[in-house]
Order: sequence, then C-alpha cells, then structure tokens
Amino acid sequence: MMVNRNVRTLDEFTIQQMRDFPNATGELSNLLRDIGLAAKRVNVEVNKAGLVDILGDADMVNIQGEDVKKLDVYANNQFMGVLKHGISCAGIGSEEIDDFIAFDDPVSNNSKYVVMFDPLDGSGNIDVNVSIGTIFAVYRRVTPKGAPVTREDFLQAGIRQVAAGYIVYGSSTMMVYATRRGVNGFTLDPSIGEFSLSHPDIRCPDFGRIYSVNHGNFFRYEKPVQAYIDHCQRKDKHNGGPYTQRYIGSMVSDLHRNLIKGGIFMYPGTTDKPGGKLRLMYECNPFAFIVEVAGGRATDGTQRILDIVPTGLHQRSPLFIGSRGMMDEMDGFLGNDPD
Ligand code: AHM
Ligand code: MG
Repeated sequence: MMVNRNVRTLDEFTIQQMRDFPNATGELSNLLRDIGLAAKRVNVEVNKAGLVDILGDADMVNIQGEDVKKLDVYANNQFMGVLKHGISCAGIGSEEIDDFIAFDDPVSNNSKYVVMFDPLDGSGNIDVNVSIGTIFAVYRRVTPKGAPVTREDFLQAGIRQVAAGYIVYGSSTMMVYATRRGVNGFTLDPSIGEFSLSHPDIRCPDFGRIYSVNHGNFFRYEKPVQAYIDHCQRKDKHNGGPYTQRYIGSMVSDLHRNLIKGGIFMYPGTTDKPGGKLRLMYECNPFAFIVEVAGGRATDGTQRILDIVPTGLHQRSPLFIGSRGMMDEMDGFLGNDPD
C-alpha cells in the first residue's frame, strides 16, 4: 500500500503550528497528542462494541442520574489516564465525575492547562450503532503554578478557552479541534493508526439548509422558539428554503454535520426543564468556541454562550448554535437584536 507522505498527522501539524511561536512551550501540542491517543483507544473499543460484552448499563448511575454505559466508564478512564500521566494537564473535570480532580503531583502542579470533557457523548446510542463522540475544552489555569488547581481554574467563562475539540466515532473517526487560529479536522487513518489532516481550516457556511431540533419536545418549547421552528418548516424556494430537518440525537454528529454543511442546531429549554439538557462546561462551551472560530455563532437564546460566567461544573444551558445568517434569522423570532 502507498503511504502518502504529504498528508500531515496530528502531531506533525501541532508541532508545525508551534514553530510559528518561538516562545511556545509545546504543552498544548502534548495535550492534544495525549487526547488523540486516548481517542484511538476509545475508538478501538467503540468499533468492537457489538462484539464484546461491553454493551449495556454498568451497575452505576452517573451524577446526572442517567444510566452510564460501560463504554462511558472506559472512555472516562482513558482520557483521565492520559492527561494524568502526561505533562501538560494539572487537572480535569468530566461529565462522569461529580467534582473536578486536581492531579496534585509535582509535574501536574506545574502544568498550565486544565481540561473538561464529556468522554462519550450520546451514549444512549451505543447499543444501536449510531455515531457517538467525545467533547473537550482546554483552559489555562488562573491560579499560580506549583500548587494543585482549584475550583477557580475550572469555573471560567467559555471565552477563555485556549482550545476545544471533539472526536466523532462515525463511519470514519475524526478529531476536530480549534484554537483561536482556526479549526482543523483530522481523520483517523487505520493503515498507520494516526489522525491525518483531512479538513484544513474548516469554515461554517453563513447559511445552510439544515435545522436540527428534537421535535418531540415541540409543545414544551416557548412560543418564540415554536414560531421559529414553524418558520423553518415553511421555508420554500421563495424565501431561501426549503430547509430540511436532521436530528441524530448525538450532538457531536449533529454539530459536526452542521459545521461542515451549514445549519442551525437547537436544544432549547422546555417547560419542565427551562435550563435545557446540555451541559455548559463540556458540551455547549467547546462547541460554541469551535463554531465561533469557524465563523458561526452560539447563544442560550438571549446571551452568547461564551460570555456565561459559570457557577457549577455540571450546570446546564439551552443551546442555539450554527451558521451566522441562520442564527441572525432566529434572533429575529426570539426578539434579540441580530448580531
Ligand atoms: P448524554 O450526555 O447523556 O449522552 O446526552 C447528550 C445528548 C446529546 O448528544 C444530544 O444532542 C442530546 O443528548 C439529545 O437529547 P434528546 O434525546 O433529548 O433530544
Ligand atoms: Mg453528554
């Protein structure tokens, strides 16, 4: 088999990026390499999930009270393990763990980053072979190095993210990450076991034709949200349509598709859950960062997601995110001034 030497791997790419900054320490490159390694291990298990006795609920319930699948636990341990044993991460927060963890060893206490992640999002889809994903957010610690990280290092507004990304375990496995310099996508090349740059400089189109929302909740959304969804359904060729509805129920896949093709994704609050379902710190914030760097927008219906000052590691937020033009159109229905 011919190996294309012109394709850059994730490691080559991050190292090249670093060369542009003479003062860079390489810690972020290390961190991304560690995350890529954990992703490859999780990918192996996700791929064979139908073959081995790893499917089904573990004998535990996570702190949100939802069933945990065994693969969630496995993924959590992989991401936590590589970050703990690496040299760039001082502590983590995870959907699967109720409080943050300060690694608290001499190397970790002198590392500058903290990472928050959802190790296996969409895990309700594992049993039925639907794409699932990992989401992560990287922040620079705000407390001085040399001591264990504290709560303050984690409860930072999304705008302070240094990098954010996701892995989608799909028909191909991809890792997409953003820094302020851009969004780049890497597809796992099974022949060499490396993530290779396949989607350089991803831009979210200003307009798309896809809207993604759980229609089953329609009558529990607020009236302006219902009015906007109704509008999406009525779009025709005379007013920029037609729109098409796509909703996998696995946010990594739904947002990956909309990022590439253009579209809007909504998980609004409902009458019974006004705060919505999705978690701010490791679901909404990282995607808001990625989509904004790619040219799109993300709000909770009234304010920019990245400006929200968090009060809890696991707090929820409504989420409206996607192509800039579609977000502006939606703002008209929600009574917000378009950006
Ligand atoms: P999870 O973290 O328990 O997997 O839930 C998050 C998932 C998202 O991937 C997805 O967008 C959403 O839940 C779907 O929720 P619903 O089934 O209510 O539409
Ligand atoms: Mg999740």
